[in-house]
Amino acid sequence: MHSLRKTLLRDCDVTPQALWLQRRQLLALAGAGLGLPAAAAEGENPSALADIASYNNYYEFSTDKKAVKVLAQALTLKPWTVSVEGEVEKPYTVDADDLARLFGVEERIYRLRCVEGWSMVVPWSGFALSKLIERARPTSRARFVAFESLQRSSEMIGQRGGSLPWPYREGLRIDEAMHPLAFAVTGLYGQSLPKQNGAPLRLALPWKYGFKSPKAITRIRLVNEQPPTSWSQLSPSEYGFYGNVNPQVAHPRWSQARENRLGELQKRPTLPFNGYAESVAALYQGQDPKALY
Ligand SMILES: Nc1nc2c(c(=O)[nH]1)N[C@H]1C(S)=C(S)[C@@H](COP(=O)(O)O)O[C@H]1N2
Ligand SMILES: [Mo]
Repeated sequence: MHSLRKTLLRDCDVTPQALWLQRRQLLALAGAGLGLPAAAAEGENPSALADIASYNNYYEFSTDKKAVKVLAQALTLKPWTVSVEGEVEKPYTVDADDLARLFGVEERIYRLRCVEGWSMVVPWSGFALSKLIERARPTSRARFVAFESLQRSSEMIGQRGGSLPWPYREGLRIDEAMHPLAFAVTGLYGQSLPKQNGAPLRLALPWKYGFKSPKAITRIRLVNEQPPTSWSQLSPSEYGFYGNVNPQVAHPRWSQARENRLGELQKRPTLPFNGYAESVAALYQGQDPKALY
């Protein structure tokens, strides 16, 4: 017990990151484990909260990753509703404040790999995306899921320009969206999600490049045809519909063979499906990884 006391943090150190580390040490000591799925980035050190929350791609605010943190504070989070609609038996709308009560909260430590060649390890909290979708009872015609992020140029000043077609749209095949790794995120480091990371609701799809994980989601639509997405509309040759991490398929402007983990000096090799192949490769059996990459 003495060594435990020493490693625990004092009140004066309390930040979300410190609290999270402390809770994790207690859980490990209690032998409770973290209940993480096998494919979680267990054993890898989570990136610093300061890095995760200040180096952000969020074009609604700016294309300058370091400017987003400040600009995103202009976003009003209440009221916020998310609708689930389209090819479903029971369309519904939920207030973001009710998500935890309806779907619970668990933690997932996932690697995040941006198509630009940097990566980090993030302790997200939230719930399986499948729960949000199942509640609406998709019909047999539901083959894809289309996500729409908030459009509000009064607060999102990047939307006054044309860096991307607005609103930010993304999409998944339904089997991808229902996969147990597909995660609906409401928190970071055990606290509520910072605005710059996509509050109040974003996705984390750890086997795909980061652009496939929309922030500030307001509308989820089950559809029959593959939906258009903002990035592939902007530049179809650079951003495919699937966006699966693949070190062997180069982006036209960047090799994807290696990546720069935030806070590290040496690059590390990028793994197929970002290291989650064991869990997700079966989704793509027989599919050409270069088609829509
Ligand atoms: N709505 C919205 N979602 C978005 C983006 C964006 O510009 N707008 N950028 C994407 C990209 S390219 C990445 S790498 C991740 C970055 O997430 P992070 O800032 O939490 O690291 O968010 C993704 N989700
Ligand atoms: Mo990205």
